[in-house]
This record gives sequence, structure tokens and C-alpha cells, in this order.
Amino acid sequence: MIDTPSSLPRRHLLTRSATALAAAGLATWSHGAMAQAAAAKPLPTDLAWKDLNSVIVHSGNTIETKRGAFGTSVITPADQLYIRNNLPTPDASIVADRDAWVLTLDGVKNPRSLTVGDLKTMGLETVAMVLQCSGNGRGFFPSKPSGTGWTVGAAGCVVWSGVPVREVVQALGGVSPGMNYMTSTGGEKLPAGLDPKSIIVERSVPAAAMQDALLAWEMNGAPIPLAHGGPLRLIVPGFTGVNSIKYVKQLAFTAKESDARIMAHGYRLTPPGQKADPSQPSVQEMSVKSWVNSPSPDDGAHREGWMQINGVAFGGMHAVKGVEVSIDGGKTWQQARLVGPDLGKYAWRQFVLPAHFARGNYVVTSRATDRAGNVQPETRGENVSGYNNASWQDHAVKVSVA
Ligand SMILES: Nc1nc2c(c(=O)[nH]1)N[C@H]1C(S)=C(S)[C@@H](COP(=O)(O)O)O[C@H]1N2
Ligand SMILES: [Mo]
Repeated sequence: MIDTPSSLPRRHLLTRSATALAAAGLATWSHGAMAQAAAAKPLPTDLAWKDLNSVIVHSGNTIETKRGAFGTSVITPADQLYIRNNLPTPDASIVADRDAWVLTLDGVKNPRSLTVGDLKTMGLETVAMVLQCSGNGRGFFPSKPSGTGWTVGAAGCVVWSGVPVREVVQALGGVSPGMNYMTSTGGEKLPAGLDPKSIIVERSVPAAAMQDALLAWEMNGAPIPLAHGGPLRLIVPGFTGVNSIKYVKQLAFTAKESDARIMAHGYRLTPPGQKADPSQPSVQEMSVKSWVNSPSPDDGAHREGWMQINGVAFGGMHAVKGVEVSIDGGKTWQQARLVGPDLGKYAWRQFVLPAHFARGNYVVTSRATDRAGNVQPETRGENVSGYNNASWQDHAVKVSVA
């Protein structure tokens, strides 16, 4: 038997002893793990490379990272990173010759098409960025909005390499006058018989976002997996996930926002009781947010003793300044310590607060502040589709210590 300190949460005991027994050739499951395995959906075949133990499979095109699976070393490994597809993933043949993928640029002085091979000669930059679905935290809305009930795992911190959009634009003579938006289009094959505008993945962000945007071909040190947008993905740091277009085939500077449904009606902050329309704010810039990953609701029972409460915090458009942690549901707060590498303002920071837990019940949560002085809110902003939930109350973890 492996020597395990009794203060470790039960999940560590389970993981270690299960591994040890599996190594000895003995099949063993706790009742909890067995129930979970029975309930878990299998990974779709094209995503069989994801780590099934670290993810929740909601459907073939929506996969979430388990809260207890986020590690403490900043970067989210590709095999644990969430997946969100609005359309079927393109055929794997598009990554057979990655450098041959063609991107069309428009709304610049000299519009033209460039291959990934061409783009690689034009510039190189690397950015660490929180990729987060605007629906992350939807599962905490009591109104039960339709869509995937993500809790915290439709997010990750990812390192991208590619060419800055501004350098490509400069090489093509600059943005044409009067173009206020950067509009990008996904390269999915559209099902026949449907109005393309009703299904195409096409998003507009303010043209100024090009300053920090990348046309990326690499993710966490490897060519971007097809599922995450390879061979070429637009990366818009600080903006919600939907604006980072996978398998991007067109990037155009436009006078108006795209009239595709996903832009005009989808992803709007629609007040309760109303219908989505283009006059409502779109989900674009992210705001300050944090949550505790350990202790996590995925843990089993906890024993009395010390815990290193840890989690992630990010500012969206601004760097994180600090994080406070509460173990009494927000009545009192203590300053946590930021730990690990600081990978820039678009990345998340890890935070830790050591705390001693006597027997009893606790509500553990975190509240981040960004460098612009914005404080993570206590409550969510209600909206029909359950977007942009940054509420520290909603993200609290109930912990019972026996
Ligand atoms: N072409 C294309 N880009 C896309 C999507 C898509 O369905 N097609 N989904 C968007 C949404 S809603 C999110 S949250 C992120 C998810 O990125 P991931 O699957 O790499 O985690 O990609 C965005 N970019
Ligand atoms: Mo999303």
C-alpha cells in the first residue's frame, strides 16, 4: 500500500491506490468511480485522444474539463482542453498539408489570399491566453437556459503561436477606410439545403482587436489539433471563445458586423423575457473572473487538516491584480497568493491560500480584482442564454470536513 498522508483529500487516495492496483493487474473501482464510469458518455472517435478521466463529455461536440482536473501549472494540456463546435468538424484531410491551407484577406488596401506557408514568412508572436466559452458558468443559472450546462470547464489557458494580424494587414497596405470590424469566417463545409447565413460560423469584433490578434498555427508547442482549429485559427486575446475562429478561411475588415445568425442573434446578452436581436450587446470582451479548483465538488469526503485552496483568476482584457478567498461563503475574505509563472495579461494566474479546516461545513469561493480596478461581482448578470457568468457566489464550492 502506498503511504498517503491522511489529510489528503480522498480523490488523491483513490487515484493513487487505483493506479497501484491497476499496475498490479487488479481491476478495482470505488463505488463512486463505478457509478461515474457507467454514467459517462464515451469520447467521439475523432476525439479519442482526449483524456477521458479529465473531461465531461456532454455531447459529440461539447466536452468540458472537470473542475478537479485543472492542474496548478498554468497551461491546460490539449488532451484536457474543452471542445465546443457549432458545426461538424472539417475532414482531417485539411491538416494533411497544413501549409497549403488558404486564408483570404479582404477589406485591406491590397486584398489577396495567403497560404499558411506564406503567413509563416510574415511574422511570429506567441501569446498565452484564456480561451473561455461565453456559456461557461451557464450551469449555475437557476433559469436553466438552453445550451450546454457548463460549470467551470469550458475554459483553459493555452499558448498560441502565429503571425500578428496587424503585421499581415500592414503587409497588405493597411485597413481600408471606414472598416470598423474584423470579421472572420470558419472553414466548415456547410450542410446543403440550409441558408448559409443561418449556420456559418462568422464573427465580428471591433477592428482595434487586431492589435493583439494572431493567426495561429501552433498550440501548446504543437501544430493546432484539427479539433481546436488547425491548420489555422484566429486568436482574439481577451475576447470570449466564439470570437476565436477555428479553421479560419477568411478574415475581412468590414464596415458593419456580420449578418450571420451566430453574430446577429446568437451570443447576444438578451434580457430575461425578451428575444435576441442585434441591438443587444454581443459577448465579446471577457471580464474579471476566478474560481477555486481545489477543493473541488469532484472530491470525496475531506478530513480535518490543512488544505492548499487553489484556483485560477484572469482579468479578460486586463491583468489580474489580486485574489481573495473566503471559506464562509463571502462573509470574510483573506488575500490569496498568486503563484507560478505570469504569462501576461491574457493568461490566467494560479492562486493559493493555505487554510486549516476543522470538522464542519464550509463554502469556499474566490474573488479576483484586475489592474483596472474591476472586482469580480457577487451575482451573475441575468440573460436568456446564460452567458458571461462571473459570479463568485455561483462558483463557490461546498466542502464538508469530517
Ligand atoms: N470555425 C469555428 N470556430 C469556432 C467554433 C466553431 O464551431 N467553428 N466554436 C467557437 C466557440 S463557441 C468556442 S467557445 C471556441 C471553442 O474552442 P475549442 O473547441 O478549441 O475549445 O471556438 C469558437 N470558434
Ligand atoms: Mo462558445
